[in-house]
Amino acid sequence: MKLTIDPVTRIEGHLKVNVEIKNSKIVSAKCSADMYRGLEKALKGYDYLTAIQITQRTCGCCPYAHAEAAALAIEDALQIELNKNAKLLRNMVIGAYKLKDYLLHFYTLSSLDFININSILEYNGNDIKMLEFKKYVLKEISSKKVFPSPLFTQKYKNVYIENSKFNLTLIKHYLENFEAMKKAAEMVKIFGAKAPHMTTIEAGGITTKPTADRLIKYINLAKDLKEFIYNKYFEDVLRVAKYFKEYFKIGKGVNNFLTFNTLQNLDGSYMFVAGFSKDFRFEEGVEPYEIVEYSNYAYYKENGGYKPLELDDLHPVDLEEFENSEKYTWSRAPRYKGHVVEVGPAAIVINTYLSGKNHKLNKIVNKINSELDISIKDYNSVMGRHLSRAIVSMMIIDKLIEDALNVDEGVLGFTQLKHPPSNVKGVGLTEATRGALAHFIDIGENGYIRNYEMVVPTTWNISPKDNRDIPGALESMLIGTHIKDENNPIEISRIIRSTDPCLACAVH
Ligand code: NFE
Repeated sequence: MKLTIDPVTRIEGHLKVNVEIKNSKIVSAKCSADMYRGLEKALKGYDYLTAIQITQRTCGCCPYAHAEAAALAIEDALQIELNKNAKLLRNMVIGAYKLKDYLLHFYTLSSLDFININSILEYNGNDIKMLEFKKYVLKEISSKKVFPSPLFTQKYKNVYIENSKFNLTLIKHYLENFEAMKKAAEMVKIFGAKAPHMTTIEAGGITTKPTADRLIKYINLAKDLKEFIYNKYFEDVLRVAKYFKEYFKIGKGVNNFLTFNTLQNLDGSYMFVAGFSKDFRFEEGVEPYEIVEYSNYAYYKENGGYKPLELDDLHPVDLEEFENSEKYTWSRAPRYKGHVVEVGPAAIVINTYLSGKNHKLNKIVNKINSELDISIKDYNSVMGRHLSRAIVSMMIIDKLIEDALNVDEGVLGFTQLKHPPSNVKGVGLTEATRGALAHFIDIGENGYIRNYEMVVPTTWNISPKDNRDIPGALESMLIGTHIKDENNPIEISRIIRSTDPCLACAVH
């Protein structure tokens, strides 16, 4: 049986997935990104500082990460050191944005793969939001609408949580999550000036002055958010993980994980550790020019693999080749030292755990592992990815509160650049919500951008086959999956969503 999901809903952007199922097993999978924009082309010739604003327009979910990566690339090119407040305040903006994004992913985008929404019809309490929601779901279910399909009706049969008390708790938290995300967005806004697309992150730091009232407001919001993350989000993910324990064995991909540094500590170390692990052996450190992007199966004339900034431009194939060749996506296939890798929160947890450098993370992971009777290897799975986001979120909110308390009140975390640079290159590496993000900048005469390249988390994860015909990370997660009921193949969407794809980012 051949199955096409197009578009995959409840993700960011437009992804098409084709799978072939034989004897209840997925035997082939293709991930296709159907849209191309050309933001890197658009950057050429502009002043180098515009990269921080323009690359944020890649996406509304992770603009903070593009702002940071662009600023880091420029700071690398110009050899600029950030002062103490610059580091802390940047953490406080990007960390809050990450939290909003993790919450969005679990409740809004993924939880409906697990919750039985019909349980709301059994609700007899007096919570106004729950009652309104009950009315809405009832109306949608009885509408018989097929297209556009009603938001909350069930697409698959016999696959959701059967305990209605548990469903009602999840639905209640689903609704409360909007308020939690709003708090995170307000935290972003205090020092980012607006969300999305912050205006205060600049090469040299961050331009908002940390006044006492701003810091107090930030800390109060962060404390409220911590309450939700620890007591609701983490607990919900843990409960879903216990209920669907078989999903620690489903969606296993390649055993290769790549992470970049993120959230700097004042001693120069980072909260999560950069490196590459293969078969659960970790090597610290990253060599960005070991990245090669292949376009053998992408709609570009430049077949083969190229290192960042090696190509001046990419050219789309002619219409005839577009329609008749084996090429199937606009996404190139990045490889690290020749390996397909998975990036994202599970990679952060696995690599940081293996590095042994963050005792708090190892303690949390060990406790969960003994409670669920799993090991670090099981984080390479659908449920491992959800759990990783919750673990990372708990750690981030604690760090944000700590960082806010360490800020020197009234001291600007920004150093003004003196004059435009000429003929320098730089690399900015960070972790976006969906994983390792790299920006490469080549600055020509008088600060004009000669070349720019972004290697983005979802590009790693939804990558097509490479020059050796080796499938990408998500394709590998799908291939080999056993489908319990071919008429209700929910395993496929659960696997796809566990990687939190953003196609707006993947092909930019
Ligand atoms: Ni458009 Fe992005 C991806 C993330 S890159 S959401 O992929 O996270 O900063």
